[in-house]
Amino acid sequence: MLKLHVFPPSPRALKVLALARHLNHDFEIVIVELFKGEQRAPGYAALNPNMRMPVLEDGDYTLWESNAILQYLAALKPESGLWPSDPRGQADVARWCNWESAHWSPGVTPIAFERVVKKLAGRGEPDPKEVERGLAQFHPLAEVLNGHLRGKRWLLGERLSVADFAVATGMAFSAAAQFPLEKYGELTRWYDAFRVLPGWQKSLVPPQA
Ligand SMILES: N[C@@H](CCC(=O)N[C@@H](CS)C(=O)NCC(=O)O)C(=O)O
Repeated sequence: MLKLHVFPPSPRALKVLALARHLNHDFEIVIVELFKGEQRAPGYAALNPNMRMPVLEDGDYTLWESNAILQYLAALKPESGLWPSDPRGQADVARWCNWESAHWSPGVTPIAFERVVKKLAGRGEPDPKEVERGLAQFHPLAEVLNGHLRGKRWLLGERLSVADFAVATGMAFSAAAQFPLEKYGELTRWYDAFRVLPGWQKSLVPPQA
């Protein structure tokens, strides 16, 4: 059986748990308590030398990097179509997964960290300068996503894919962190359609929404 090592309140846990559930995978959850430093325990570091979560184990195969885990989970269920079989579909998924990990995730993290994570981790009040920096990063990225989604149901058009699970992760704290979404109607429409998927709903840990 697949094993997912996760810290459920983290958005990177959310994306892999939600996809595993969406695809009806049989899997076991192993909790990694990040606030207690369990990611640095020798047993865990042997699975992921980066000492970060999530990690997937499938028999003798171990995989880290959340977006690689998404691709693997979907590739195990080719009939789902979430990991496309055509070169352009695969490249589009890779494009959005790379964009998520290089730009979108670091772009939304400061606002989410200051306004949500600090409170959860007992690390004090939001620093207004960091929030300001986060907002400056957020707007150009939200413009890109909003513009791309115009006229499209999902990131790849009519077909839901792994890319939606990767990029939606950045929106999990959008309400709690008060992302300024007023100008981004397409982005809001897309996330509102995505977030009601049962696998996503089941994996949300408040204040994710
Ligand atoms: N690029 C990695 C990033 C993994 C990552 O940074 N995970 C965070 C939680 S969201 C973590 O484990 N942090 C623990 C630490 O920094 O000690 C992925 O997408 O899996």
